[in-house]
Amino acid sequence: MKRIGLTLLFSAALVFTGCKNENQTAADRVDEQTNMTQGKDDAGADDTSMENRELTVNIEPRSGSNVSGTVTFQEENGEVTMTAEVSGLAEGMHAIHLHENADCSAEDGSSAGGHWNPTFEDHGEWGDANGYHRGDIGNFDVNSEGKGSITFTTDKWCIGCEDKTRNILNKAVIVHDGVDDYTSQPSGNAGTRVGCAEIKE
Ligand SMILES: [Cu+2]
Ligand SMILES: [Zn+2]
Repeated sequence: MKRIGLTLLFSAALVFTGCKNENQTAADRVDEQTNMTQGKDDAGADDTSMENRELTVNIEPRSGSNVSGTVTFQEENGEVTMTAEVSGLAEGMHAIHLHENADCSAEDGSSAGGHWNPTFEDHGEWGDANGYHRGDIGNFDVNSEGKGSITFTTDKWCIGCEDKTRNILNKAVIVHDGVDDYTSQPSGNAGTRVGCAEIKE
């Protein structure tokens, strides 16, 4: 009898703890939602709060590569400057783009989708009068030690603004094994995706 009584008590305690945890989680969710809503309100009320934003994301290896690195985005006075520092690449030119999904989960980087193209233009060299994707950053050079970097500044991007044709949040940076020929559709024939970074805060 005593043993049964203890077991019942223990079970009751478990149930109680379970409920308590559930309640805490729900409360946490409410807190998060409140914070997110407040953040949005602030942004809408004061546009200057969107300026001078900075974000650094890590490049992860894909397709069996040894690629690593960082990409920093800085927004100032209506322009975003991207600085990418990459290592573990073969010597020579490599393509780098923004792709449409902040999802690097696939081993070959395919989950990042196609080039980010919010203005529905053809693939091309940045600034081409015939059109280009807003993710068509271009190519950068890698030295004999496998290291390369690129700095790119544009007023066609923003970090977290309301304009969907400019907002780079929730996109991905993809580094390719090959070179962007700026001509082939839809992605410049840049080859295997060897590095990927999700642009998330
Ligand atoms: Cu690409
Ligand atoms: Zn493109």
